[in-house]
Formats: sequence, structure tokens, C-alpha cells
Amino acid sequence: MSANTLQGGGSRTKSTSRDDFESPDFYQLDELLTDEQKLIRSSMRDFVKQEISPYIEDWCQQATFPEGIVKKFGEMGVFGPTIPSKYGGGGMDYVSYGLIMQEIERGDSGMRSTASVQGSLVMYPIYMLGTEEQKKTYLPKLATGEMLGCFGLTEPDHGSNPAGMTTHFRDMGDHFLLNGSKMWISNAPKADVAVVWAKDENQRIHGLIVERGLEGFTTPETHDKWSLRASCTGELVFDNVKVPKENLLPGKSGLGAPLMCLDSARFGIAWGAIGAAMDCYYSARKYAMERIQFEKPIASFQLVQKKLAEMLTEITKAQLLNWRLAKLMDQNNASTAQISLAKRNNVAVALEIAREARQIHGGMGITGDYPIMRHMMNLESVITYEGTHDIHLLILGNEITGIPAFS
Ligand code: TGC
Ligand code: FAD
Repeated sequence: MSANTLQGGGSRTKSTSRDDFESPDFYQLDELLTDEQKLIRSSMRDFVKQEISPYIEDWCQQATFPEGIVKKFGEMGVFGPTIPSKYGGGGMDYVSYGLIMQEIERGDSGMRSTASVQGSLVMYPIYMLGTEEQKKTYLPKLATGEMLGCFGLTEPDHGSNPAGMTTHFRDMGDHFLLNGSKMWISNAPKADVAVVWAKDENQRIHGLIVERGLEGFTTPETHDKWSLRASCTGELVFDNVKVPKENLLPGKSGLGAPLMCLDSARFGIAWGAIGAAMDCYYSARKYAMERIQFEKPIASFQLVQKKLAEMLTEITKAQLLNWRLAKLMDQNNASTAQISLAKRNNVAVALEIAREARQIHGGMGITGDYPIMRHMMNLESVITYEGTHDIHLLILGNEITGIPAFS
């Protein structure tokens, strides 16, 4: 195997063993990266090896959200990488943002979820739609991880169709009165602040910043997940919550406002999912080289080589897609449909790679000694959130035909 199909080697897998992961670069894509982008990637990879890999298996087995990771992410500049530095963001380009998400999700999708929500779904709407006062109040604290945020769009009866949401607020003169509930909200149980989407008296959707501690606002945790177990998920319940009027995000109203934020988060997922796929490929290749059956490494069997070859092919195609999409994002020229194509393709590819890698590991593949089953179960959420696989297909169908087939 040539150097660029898998750089590096050595052992990884057990939560207690060393993580020697190196990413595949079959088409020499590193030549497309600047020195700064490569540096960002290598520092994130080192961070994941030190701060996530040794512990992630235990966090997931015990369904524990490692709260300490939030400040550590803040120190690494993970939150709001594309937001200007004057608000505490990284002021980086989209390739750098993508590489950060790729490296974190290589460690675990739940950890990437924490980062995506904070950066793309809390900081981004405040930056794009907020007042100067709101930006100054919240963005620096969110950037450092002093504050944790969440994004409330989905409701118990309105998932793929957020336009139907029933959470609403009334103008009471000196405050807004907020009622309703949100479900499946990443970070909710621990969040200090929530960006909540709700309808006004005219059925127009707006974003509101809702701080923990307001009377009538609770965040019950969702238990017994088989997926994203190191990420905390919960509800947002609003029972006559008095929200200060200055907490309305004034920049844009209508469903387009939250959907605009989803573009940024879905971009991060397109990169992140390929990180998880790379980890599965790395582990599968190593296992196949070492595992002996019928007196030979299983890597010598054609059927195993087929699996590895197809994994590398799909990872390489997705890497190219991601790089080009990031360049379009940098030019502010990426369409929602282009982002949908990448999110949909890359998550599906990652899930298929996880399934094939699981088979290569045989029975060992179902254990926590290897990262495979954890990635596979995580990706079952990733293929559903931020727009399901089929909703993204319909977004593409709409783009191709001009005929919306959502309802
Ligand atoms: P539709 O009629 O297509 O659009 C309504 C209005 O929005 C405008 N618009 C956009 N504006 C800005 N950016 C975008 N990307 C936009 N997409 C659409 C559109 O022009 C229109 O504007 P106007 O002025 O004409 O009103 O809306 P629809 O109701 O038909 O819905 C379309 C659909 C189904 C594609 C959309 O509802 C959708 O994407 N549904 C999926 C819901 C979803 O993705 N939810 C995600 C929740 S957040 C989450 O999962 C976080 S997990 C995070 C983690 O843990 O990592
Ligand atoms: P539904 O919309 O009920 O869909 C069920 C099935 O029906 C899917 O297969 C779907 O593709 C299909 N379907 C629906 N409509 C159509 C149609 N028109 N045509 C064809 N098929 C259709 N949301 C947030 O707001 N914030 C968060 O932080 C957040 N974090 C999440 C974390 C986790 C772990 C999970 C699992 C979800 C999270 N979500 C979050 C919610 C997520 O975005 C929704 O689960 C997702 O949008 C799908 O909604 P739903 O689960 O209600 O499924």
C-alpha cells in the first residue's frame, strides 16, 4: 500500500491505547491546502488524540456529556471559526472550518455536534441577525466556551416541516410572552442560552435569545439514546416565559432565517462525516492487515480488498466535494442545494463505510475496543438531523425540476 493511501501506522482502537490516526490522501489533496490550513488540521488532530480519543469510549458507554470539553474547544478556537475575530471568532476560511469539523468528528460525531451547534447554530445567527449589543454580549463568551448554547427549531409535531411550528410569542408591551416546546435539541440540558424559533401574532417566524434562569423555561434531558451518547440532548419547554424584547434577533424573519443557519451547519456535517468515515477506514485497514484467518491476513482476500478499495474511493470523492464546496462558501456562492448534496452524500457514504468496516472487524467490530460501532450508531443520527437524507433528496429534486415535492 502506498504512503498516500494511509499515512502513518501503529496501533489505535482501545480507549486506553494510543491513537495514531492519519488521514488518507489518495489524490494528494494536501497540495490544495495552505500551510495555515494544514497547521489547523494538525493541531486539531493532536487535540482530538489527547482530549477525546482516550476518553470517548467511556463517555459514550456511560452516556456522559463531558462538560469540560466546552472550554477546551473554546481555547482551541473551535467555536465560530468563520466569525470575525473582533467578536471572538476565528476569522478563518471555510476550508479551515471544514477541517476542524472533520478532525473533531473523526473523534466522535457527538463532540462535533457540540461544536456545530455552538458555532453554526448559535453564534452564526447572533452574528448574522443580531444587534451590535447582542453580538457584544454573547459572541465572545460563546467563542471561549464560557457560555454553551443550543438551537431550538424542531418540535414534537414538526421535524422535517418546521414551517408548521406552534411555539409562539405575544407582544406584552414591555416583554414577549413565549409558550411552546422544542424537542431533540443538542446541548439543551446544559445550555446557558438558547436561540429559539417561534411565531409572532402574525404567524411570522423570528429568532429569540432565551437565557437559562428565566421563569417557566426548563430543559428536560432525553435519555436512553443509542446514538450520540456523549452529546447531551433535550427539550426546551416554555411555559409563559417572559423574554426581554431586546432578545429578538431583528436581522431577518420567516423560515429563511433558521434555514440560512442550517446551511452553515450542514456544511460542517459534510466535512465531519468524512472524518468519521476516515477513522473507520483507518481501523478497518489496520485490522485487516493484522487479523489472520485461513493462515493469511484477511487483507489478502479479494472480498476484503474490495471493501477497503471502495471505502477509499468514496472518501476521496467526498474530500474533493468538500474542498470545492468550501471554496464556493468562501466566495459566498454556495447554494442550499449544493450543501444538501454534500451533506446527504457524505453522511450516507460514512454510514456505509462504517457498516463495511464493522464487517471487516468481525465480532470485534461490535465492541468498544474499536471505534466502529460508535461511529455507526452516531451516524444514524447524523443522517437524520439537519434535514433527513430524504429531505435533502427533495431539496435536490426541487433544484433540478423547479417543482417542490415536500408536501
Ligand atoms: P420553503 O418554502 O422552501 O422556504 C421558506 C422560506 O425560506 C427561504 N429559504 C432560505 N433562505 C435562506 N437560506 C436557505 N437555505 C433557505 N431555504 C429556503 C425560502 O426562499 C422561503 O422564503 P420566502 O421569503 O419565500 O418565505 O420552505 P418549506 O416550508 O417548503 O420547507 C422546505 C424544507 C423541507 C426543505 C425545509 O423545511 C427543511 O430544510 N426541513 C428540514 C428541517 C431541518 O433541517 N431541521 C434541522 C433542525 S436543527 C438540527 O437538526 C440540529 S442538529 C445539530 C447537531 O447536533 O449537530
Ligand atoms: P420526521 O420529520 O417525522 O420524519 C420521519 C421520516 O419521514 C423521515 O424519514 C423523513 O425523511 C420522512 N419524511 C418527512 N417528510 C417527508 C416528505 N415530505 N417526503 C418524504 N419523506 C418525508 N433539532 C433542532 O432544532 N436542534 C437541535 O439541536 C437538534 N439536535 C438533534 C439531535 C439528535 C440526536 C437528533 C436525533 C435530532 C436533532 N434535531 C435537532 C432534530 C432533527 O433535526 C430532526 O429529527 C429532523 O429534522 C427530522 O425530524 P423528525 O425526527 O421529526 O422526523
